[in-house]
Amino acid sequence: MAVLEQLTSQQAIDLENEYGAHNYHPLPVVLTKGEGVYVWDVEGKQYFDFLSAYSAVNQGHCHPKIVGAMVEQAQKLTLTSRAFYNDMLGKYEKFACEFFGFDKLLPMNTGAEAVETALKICRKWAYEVKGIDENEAEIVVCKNNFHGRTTTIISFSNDPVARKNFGPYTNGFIKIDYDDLEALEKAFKNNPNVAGFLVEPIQGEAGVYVPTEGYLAKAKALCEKYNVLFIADEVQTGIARTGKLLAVHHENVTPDVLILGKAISGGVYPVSAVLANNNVMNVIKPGNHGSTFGGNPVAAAVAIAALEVVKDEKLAENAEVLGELFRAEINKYIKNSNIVNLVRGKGLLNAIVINDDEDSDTAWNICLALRDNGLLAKPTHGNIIRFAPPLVMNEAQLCKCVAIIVKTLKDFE
Ligand code: IF1
Repeated sequence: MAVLEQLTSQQAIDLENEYGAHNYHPLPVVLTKGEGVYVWDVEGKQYFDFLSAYSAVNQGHCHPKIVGAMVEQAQKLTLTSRAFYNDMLGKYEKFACEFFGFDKLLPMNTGAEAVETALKICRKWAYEVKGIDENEAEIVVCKNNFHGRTTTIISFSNDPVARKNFGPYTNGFIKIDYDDLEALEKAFKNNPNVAGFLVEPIQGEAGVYVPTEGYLAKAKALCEKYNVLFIADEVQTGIARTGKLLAVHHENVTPDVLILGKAISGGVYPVSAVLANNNVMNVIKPGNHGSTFGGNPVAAAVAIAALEVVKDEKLAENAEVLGELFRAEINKYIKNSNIVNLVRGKGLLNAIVINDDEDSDTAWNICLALRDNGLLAKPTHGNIIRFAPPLVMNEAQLCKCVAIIVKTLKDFE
């Protein structure tokens, strides 16, 4: 078989099964093309994409402006490393700092790398600014978190599948319940060495858990009271996904450290970033941290274009309006449903909870049926199905998707 010849779906699946590590269990569909809210499989069938590569394709698949920026830069200069300057990084750093309202940006590539970077900055700030004894810093995290797959990050995960047999684990983390301010203040009061609080403004992988109104603002106030850095992981909730540029903006919270990834590049290229003001970011000195590809010219060009699309096409406003419509329509169906308990979310980050136990395969079977009906989604944990279409979707397309979802769910009633 010539390496680039067109494959059938089964051939593509067989190749991955034979030659690829089995670190995923994908829905059986083989995609070959994406445009806006649509993707196509190798047999030519069109689908609505209701996952958006876990909120990385907020601007829609293959957005011409973002792809154009990538192609133009890729034909000029792709990578210098940070051993030398280049004419794109400073422009991107300035653009992004003004876009999000911070003094400085540290460029990385993946979300997990950005989370690791934020943890390192927090610890260095603890020792050099807060005055915590070296190697004693603690960072508070929430149970059922998802922040990536590195050894340190899974050290503070409580997902056994993500964590088991990857020890020994990294110390220095205190786990508390999500959306529990008492537990947060208790952790700060009882541990003088707490340096940071790392939190997802909405817990995505856990099942799109939206915290109580006011949780983020009160958590930030507690961080100020106890001189702890509020570190917002907006890798999944950021870039307009929840109806605001950042999910913390729903409560007018400015984090001390902001972590971005995924849709900062529109899903066109791996780009992530950590933003902070000088009082925090200036703990980082030459040689402390880095990455071969971090801040490369293509990443810089792509991220500028991807963020301009967010603003020019008013994606946050669209996500807000269509999210309300989506939850209203699904709630109409839920009134008479005996298999869906609830729908929850903010903007166009939503999930439905199937009335079945965690390890049932109902949610999986529903996603297979959704695929047959022309819409792609995937369960998060067991009985929860996340719905996250590209934010460029229009009302007519959303209504078509709601019709597909309701029709499919009714077949399981
Ligand atoms: C997988 C979901 C999982 C993230 C938050 C950091 C990262 C992620 C809030 C790391 C990444 C991805 C990873 C991917 C599936 C997806 C995911 F929540 F989005 F659905 F796993 F939980 N912070 N989330 O959501 O970013 O290193 O991946 O660029 O690993 O299976 P990354």
